[in-house]
Amino acid sequence: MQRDLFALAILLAIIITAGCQLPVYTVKSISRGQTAINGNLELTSGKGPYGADVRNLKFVVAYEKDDRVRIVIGDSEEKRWRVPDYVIPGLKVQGRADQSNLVVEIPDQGKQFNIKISRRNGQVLFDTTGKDFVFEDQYLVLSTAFTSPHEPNIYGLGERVNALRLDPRDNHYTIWPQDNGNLENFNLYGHHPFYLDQRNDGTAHGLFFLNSNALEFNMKYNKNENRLQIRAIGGIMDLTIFAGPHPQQVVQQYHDLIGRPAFVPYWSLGFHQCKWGYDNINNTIAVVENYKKNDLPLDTIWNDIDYMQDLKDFTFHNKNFEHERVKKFISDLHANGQHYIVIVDPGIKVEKDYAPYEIGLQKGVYIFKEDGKTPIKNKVWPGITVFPDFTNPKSHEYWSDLINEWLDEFPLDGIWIDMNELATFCDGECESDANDISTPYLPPGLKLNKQQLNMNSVMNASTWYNAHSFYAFMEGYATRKALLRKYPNKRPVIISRSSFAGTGRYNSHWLGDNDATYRSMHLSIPGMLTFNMFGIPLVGADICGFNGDTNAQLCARWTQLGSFYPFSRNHNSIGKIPQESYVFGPRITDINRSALKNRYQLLPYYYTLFYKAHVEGSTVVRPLFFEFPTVVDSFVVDTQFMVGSALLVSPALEENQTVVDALIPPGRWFDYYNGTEISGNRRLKLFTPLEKIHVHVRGGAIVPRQQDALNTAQQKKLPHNLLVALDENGNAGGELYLDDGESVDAVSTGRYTLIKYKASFDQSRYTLESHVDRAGYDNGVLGYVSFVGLKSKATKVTVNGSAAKFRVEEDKLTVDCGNSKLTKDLKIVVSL
Ligand code: MIG
Repeated sequence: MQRDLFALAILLAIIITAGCQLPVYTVKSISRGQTAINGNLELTSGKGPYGADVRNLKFVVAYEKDDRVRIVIGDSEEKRWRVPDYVIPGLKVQGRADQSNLVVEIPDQGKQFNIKISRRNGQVLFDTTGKDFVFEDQYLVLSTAFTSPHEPNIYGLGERVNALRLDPRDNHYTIWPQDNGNLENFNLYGHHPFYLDQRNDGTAHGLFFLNSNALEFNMKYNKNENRLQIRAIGGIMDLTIFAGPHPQQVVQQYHDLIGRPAFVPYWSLGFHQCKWGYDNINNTIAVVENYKKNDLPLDTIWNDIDYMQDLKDFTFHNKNFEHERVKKFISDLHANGQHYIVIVDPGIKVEKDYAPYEIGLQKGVYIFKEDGKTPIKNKVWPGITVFPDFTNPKSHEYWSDLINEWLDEFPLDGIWIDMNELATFCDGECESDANDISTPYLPPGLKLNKQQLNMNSVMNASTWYNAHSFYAFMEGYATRKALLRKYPNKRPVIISRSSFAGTGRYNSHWLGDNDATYRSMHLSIPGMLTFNMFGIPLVGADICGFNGDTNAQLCARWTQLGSFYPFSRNHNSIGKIPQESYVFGPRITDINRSALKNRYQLLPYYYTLFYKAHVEGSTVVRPLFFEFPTVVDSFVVDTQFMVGSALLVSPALEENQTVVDALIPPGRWFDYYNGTEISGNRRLKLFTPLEKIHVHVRGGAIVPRQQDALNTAQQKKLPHNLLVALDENGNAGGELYLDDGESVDAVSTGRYTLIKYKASFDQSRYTLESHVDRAGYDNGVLGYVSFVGLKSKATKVTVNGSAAKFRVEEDKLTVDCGNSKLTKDLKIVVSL
């Protein structure tokens, strides 16, 4: 018996090893040009594990830009599915090998294929030598070694909920948009096959895998193994390496390819309140009133699906949201400078005489079953629904007509697009158990059609199997077009749950269904930081938590943290206790008020960062290592974050926490509120009573701010001010961007103002000077300038040559600027 088992084991081992004769592709031809290397590959031995191998492949490695190389390996006939070019706008550029910062090595004709990419200094970034390479119809593997001399620091690969730094030791990261709530380590709503690799020497590079099929990044890093396998179940291998070498440059180079984020209107940076369960117009109105009564800022009120008649798109409930009252509500909000956003789901209810359904049917714009002509149905909120195929150009007009007619009656300010993974109530189909595409291999734990359409459903672009991951991206495109038709010169606000690489060109994002727990609050930080890397800077989590009941302490802590999210919205689920900023009694309301007012004071700084992200492709909130890439200790930090390069936020993230153990990066830092100096390059225990969220301003930064108000429209007229935090040498710099806050063409027509500020020290005088780069928007005044970090007490201060009033409070010197115009040249001299 034992011997039999032994024999069996040996036999199995032989079979397994035989089966492991992995494919070997040989270079059949190769031509090395100045802009690209082209060639053909042929399978010369071995076979892959999951079906027929594609024997003949064609590759192009293009030096697209000095900092970017793209590798495309596909079937030689070019018949396989590939992501359409309209999804990624930055392709089709040509650079030159001799100008590239990257060096590509591919063996000569007749040798086994592999590819190696290095920097000019020899540092290897990508190397497939000796690693699995498989190209089958439904199983593609491209593997590289982690080429760092230490355990790799990998970030990105979304959408998921987990630590900022991904664990490379033995882990797989699946990418496939699905509604898995906020389950940790699962594939969630968005498709972002991009990662950033940060080295201990301070350099970083990036990799983007352009493929819309279900993907898996399978990592092994231990004593014996060192590899990253990129697996796909369809499409081709198409990857781009970004040279960096600074992490911010990596992200900029990535955004240059996928498109930079659309500019958002100023008001979208204000505070938002939503709840699933505001089930009539009265309680919706009451929320707005309560914010005002409690002296709490609020820019935007939202309604969830409760507002709909029978849960149907493009309706308002006839009784609970009586139409005339809704219209009056919207016009009152607008008169008060506030805004209104509601949810729209992609599922259109199948119902005779429901115009959105009938029109779509007539126009043939829905996603079809395998037969290519019967609209595929599934169940969502309104019951049985069909789904517009947003990859079909005909659907854009259809969608735009519906939105425009609806908004003619109800002039909404933005649209929240949910359930667009798609998320359905039945797996595949509700009625029958139709055959679906079979899959020889799936990433572990993945069920493709879980709360999803069948994979053989047909869209204009391709099957659902191939193209579902950019469905929401296309819905976002159509929705943006619709809003721009309605309001041609207003920047649209569209918040989407599902996203794809490049979604930032059209939409923003919230992090989906989190929990009212401290852990969920903490994990919102890596979530928002990662989405900033993905080019969707307007992002945030449901403040106070979505699922489950929150509580006073958690909600206060979360409002403090959420007041620093780029997208700051309190939202929770139906049936859960209320969590608006005023519901937990006076102490918590006071805490929330100061957090929200502080946010409003910082909006000019946030807005300037959003402008930068739009024109340069940078981040608004960013990990510490983006600012301090040589500080290895910062690589794991996701309990703190930077807002731009000036502010370090160190929130309390645990229940009853009284002390935050913060990493203070090198340099000079100041308590944001009172200007007390702390020296950097150490860990610090910060006392954090419930009233306090720790924020430090970095020496060397100038932060533009403004007096707060109850909404951004009212704030518009109030004076600005500057916080100047001097570095060790008495220098500082910063900038301020201003425009009307909503025009689509403000940047392109130059109707904006951009002012650079610079502070310097000379013997016994500090000088702050403005440099007005552009004065295309002449509005706004400067109330005062505060300095922190002066060597000693000021004896005399002049503003533009005349003696000025100043006062010293705690560690801060504040100079009165008499509400002079921002666009006027400014020179402040502080004599010691
Ligand atoms: O199946 O519209 O993530 O924010 O409140 C739930 C109701 C549908 C999911 C969204 C959530 C929203 C909820 N929606």
